[in-house]
Amino acid sequence: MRQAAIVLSMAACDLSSGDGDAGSGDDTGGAVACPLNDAWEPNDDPEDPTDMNWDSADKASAWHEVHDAYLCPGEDDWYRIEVADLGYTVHYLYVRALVKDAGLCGAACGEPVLAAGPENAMTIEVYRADTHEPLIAQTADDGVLALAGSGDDYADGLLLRVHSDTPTAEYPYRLSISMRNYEGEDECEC
Ligand SMILES: [Ca+2]
Ligand SMILES: [Ca+2]
Repeated sequence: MRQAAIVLSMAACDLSSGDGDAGSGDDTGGAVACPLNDAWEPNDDPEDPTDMNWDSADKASAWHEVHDAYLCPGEDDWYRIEVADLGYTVHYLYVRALVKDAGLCGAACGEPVLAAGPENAMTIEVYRADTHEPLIAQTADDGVLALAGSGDDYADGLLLRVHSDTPTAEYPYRLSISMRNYEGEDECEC
């Protein structure tokens, strides 16, 4: 009787391990499929970011926008931008991110407003590209983020990380980055 029990338990073991290979093993082994992800992938790692170029740049300021980004559940989007070539004497960085169709200036300007909630939570972090030293970060759950930082830490290359603390959060987003060679006000003007 004891031998029969051992054989049975081994058979059950083989069965379950076979199921794991074919089913649940695949689910946990790789990235979750996300067909809507953006064309800037892969950029899940700070060592392999999406390189951004300034859309416009002059002696006073430079600007870049990503219109068509998408955050999939649980992923990171890393971006890198070079600053030194701008030749600025001072560096004032402004980063904006908008989830879905959220407007930067909100209802006061007649722009779409997202309901605050974990499904709209986003975090942006900015790092020095050379040392990976964290510089500024912000988290919001209403889909509107606006960060600013300044100083010599912003004079070379910068890394930006976009992610969500909500593991299931998934949405399109827009990102804009500007660097100014002066200290300026940043206000909503409808
Ligand atoms: Ca993405
Ligand atoms: Ca990514």
